[in-house]
Amino acid sequence: MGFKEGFLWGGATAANQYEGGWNEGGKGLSAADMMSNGTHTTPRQITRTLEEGLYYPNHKASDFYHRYKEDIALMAEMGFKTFRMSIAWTRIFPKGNETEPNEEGLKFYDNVFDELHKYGIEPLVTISHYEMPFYLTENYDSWVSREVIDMFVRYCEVIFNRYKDKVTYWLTFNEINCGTMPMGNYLSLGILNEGTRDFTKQIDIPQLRFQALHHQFIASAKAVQLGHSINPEFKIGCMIAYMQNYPYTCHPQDVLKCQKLKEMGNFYCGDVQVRGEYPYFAKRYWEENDIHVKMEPGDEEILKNGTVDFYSFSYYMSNCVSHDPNLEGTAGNLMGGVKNPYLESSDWGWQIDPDGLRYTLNELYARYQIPLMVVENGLGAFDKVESDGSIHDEYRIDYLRKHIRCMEEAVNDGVDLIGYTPWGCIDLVSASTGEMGKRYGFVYVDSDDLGNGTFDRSRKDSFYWYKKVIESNGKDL
Ligand code: BGP
Repeated sequence: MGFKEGFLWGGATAANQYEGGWNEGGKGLSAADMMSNGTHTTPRQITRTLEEGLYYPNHKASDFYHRYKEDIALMAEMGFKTFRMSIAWTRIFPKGNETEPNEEGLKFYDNVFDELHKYGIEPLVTISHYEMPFYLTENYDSWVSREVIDMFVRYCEVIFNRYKDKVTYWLTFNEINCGTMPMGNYLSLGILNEGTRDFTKQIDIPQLRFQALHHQFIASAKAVQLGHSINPEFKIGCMIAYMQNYPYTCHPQDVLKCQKLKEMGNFYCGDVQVRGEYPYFAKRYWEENDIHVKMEPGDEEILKNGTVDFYSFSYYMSNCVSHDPNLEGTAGNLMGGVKNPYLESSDWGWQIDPDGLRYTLNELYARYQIPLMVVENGLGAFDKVESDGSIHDEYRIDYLRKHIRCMEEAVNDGVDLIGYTPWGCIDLVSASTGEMGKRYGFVYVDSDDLGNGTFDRSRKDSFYWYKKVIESNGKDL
């Protein structure tokens, strides 16, 4: 029992939060490059032009662009079997709509993949991770326009052909289900709504979001089909932000509300991508929210023929759901939710729930019966560098240890789990707040929230711990 032979242990990152080099090597501007920093408690801002005096954390990020060799050597030292990263669309197609790619961008990822293979590390590549060419955001309203599908498919065609012998594992869209929520506008959909730069006050138009999401589904399904035709060995997955929710009480209205929330939040996208069709509950939701998803003839068939090979997801926390509006927001994080009295929270109000991961893995496997991968998990925390340079992050080890134990329980329950890539294995910029101080890594990056620092890397205590975990295939925790 326990993790099977060949289990894919590793770590996860995303180009926009990690790579830096935002205007180097012919790279175009992405929507993520237009997000200025936030703080521990205030969200980030999206600007239409780069403004003097504002700091844009994704521009420098962790400087992987210049330090990939050093970083990959550190991953190899920990014994990584896989490394989840994303390709920046804007390095390959700077505006997103060109027909010919940028060779310098392609070469950069060739170098990265070659470096990984030097150490026997399998790349796991997210094709689109919160990164939209800004030109498409401005001129096409991003995924709202159906034309963007062909541009994305062209991008996939180029990278699939170029890397067909270097990459086997692909994910189409990171946390695609964010599009079912207002925060999807600026994060996963790349839509810049008119009105205000503060995304908490953006005008949300569900019609646009759900139409954009439909286009992403079609783009994802076409990419899956295309990928398999280019290399039948490709394994292409979906990626869902899995928010586990529990009814706050056994009041039937809490239970029902929780069920409905999970349907739209967690299952809507996964069902389309795994089963190849919209779930039965979509229709009523559309009707009640005045959403009219425009589909073209042939779309149903495209969805049916482009189902994914495996299901991947991020898991950080769980929340409670109550029909009592007075309890909403008591969880104390930027995403809302009700406080669970049995759980502790991170400094950012994310409720820590390892058992919830076992529950989630069982729930997902029962529903889909395809291999699962946990491609994000971890504790965002402040780290303290001691005078001798050491970093004692026992809290992070504790979080990961408990989650790995629960994953193993799920494997013993019979779930087909194939890999685990904790988030931000080397410190990087936070997606929700833009802070550098919200750290997830086994490796510390010397940079503060405003990009001041040497960007030097150092090993935290968790680095040595994770190395043991991988060496023992999850036994030595
Ligand atoms: C997920 C995203 C990642 C990552 C992570 C942690 O939602 O896919 O990009 O950032 O969350 O979130 P944060 O950076 O806000 O702590």
